[in-house]
Amino acid sequence: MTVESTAARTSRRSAGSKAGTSGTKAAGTTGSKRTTRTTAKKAAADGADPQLVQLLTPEGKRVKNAEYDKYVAGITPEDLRGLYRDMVLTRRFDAEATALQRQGELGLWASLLGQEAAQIGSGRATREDDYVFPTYREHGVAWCRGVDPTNLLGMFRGVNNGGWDPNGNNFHLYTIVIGSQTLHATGYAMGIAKDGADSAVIAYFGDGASSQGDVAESFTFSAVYNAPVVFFCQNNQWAISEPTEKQTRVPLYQRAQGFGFPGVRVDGNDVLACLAVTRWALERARAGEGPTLVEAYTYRMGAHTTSDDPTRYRGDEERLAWEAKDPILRLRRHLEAANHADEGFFAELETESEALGRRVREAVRAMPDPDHFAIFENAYADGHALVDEERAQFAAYQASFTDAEGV
Ligand SMILES: Cc1ncc(C[n+]2csc(CCOP(=O)(O)OP(=O)(O)O)c2C)c(N)n1
Ligand SMILES: [Mg+2]
Repeated sequence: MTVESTAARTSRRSAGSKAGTSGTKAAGTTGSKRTTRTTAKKAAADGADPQLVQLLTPEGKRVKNAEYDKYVAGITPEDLRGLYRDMVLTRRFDAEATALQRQGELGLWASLLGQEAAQIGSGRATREDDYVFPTYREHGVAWCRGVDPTNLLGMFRGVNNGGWDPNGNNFHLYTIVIGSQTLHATGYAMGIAKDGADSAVIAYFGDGASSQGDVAESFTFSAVYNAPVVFFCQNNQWAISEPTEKQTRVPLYQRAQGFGFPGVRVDGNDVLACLAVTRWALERARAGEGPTLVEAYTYRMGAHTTSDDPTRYRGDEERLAWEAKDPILRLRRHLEAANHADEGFFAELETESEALGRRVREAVRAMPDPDHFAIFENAYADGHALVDEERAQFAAYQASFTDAEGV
């Protein structure tokens, strides 16, 4: 996936400029197509795209928005500090998990670095009785739902198949099969609508997942059945090494129109805008107005997972441009400019972050190893001939080590 032909690169560039993925004004006004693509992406993320909902600029300046201001009208300085705390602690937890993988304590980790605002803003918009269907990267949403961060690590250490009770916090288990959770969410939403509940469902997925048939099917079903579901797409620009322009010729939020429900693009690095837009979409769902697609325009600042090396397929300049729009820095600038937080608040949070890091590290190291044969108990409720055969093969393999030791 990391090696592509010149023809593929050319076609990618022209697809990007034809689609005018986000800044049509920029298309055709510069000499090089490469510049056009970069400019178009940059324009969208900076808020130059009129379709992008933004309440906080990258400099932390609050900008008015006639449509969405009312969804955050009651927000207090304490609430803002709370959102900041959520993002800082989530990033600290995520950094600890990456370090744990590097030290051999986890098999794999999928970092959320850069996506904290999209996840905390949308996660804090959910109500306790709403139901959340995540992918494998929604550590910030899990935090908002009250799932203990240490529970997220068992699967990545390979000691369990999930790590938490989905119904404990209405937060489904992580789903690795790309896009499939949008169908689960749609079915669940159709069910709660039949029950007459006024709660809503939110399904998270990525820009890459938007190409999956499952996602298109869930759009069709949720629209036709008017299901109370919000499709929250974190467009972090990359699906492993594939850029978004290889997934679509139109901005992703516009896809919703063809299915008959609204789509909106929000600045995914602006926690306030993500909170406002998701509140709006969830309220629509609860009011019986059906599904909404929210495209949170953000950036995956790290590698796809700890098994990936992004330097093989993308340049530093892109990452540096997005670092300037860091979601945490943006809210910090706002808090400081508005005098909503003092040095004591930031220092205390730093201490809290370090304590969280330590707690996570200790909890992971203390996780008991599972019984090696437990894996065979979870495939079928009533057993299966193939599983029996595999169990026997595995037992023989294990026994072969004992023999070798005995020699
Ligand atoms: C059905 C399926 N196909 C392929 C994969 C391999 N895979 C894992 S992550 C990924 C990319 C997903 O990209 P995106 O939806 O943008 O989410 P992101 O990782 O960027 O958050 C792929 C292709 C998979 N897990 N499931
Ligand atoms: Mg992606």
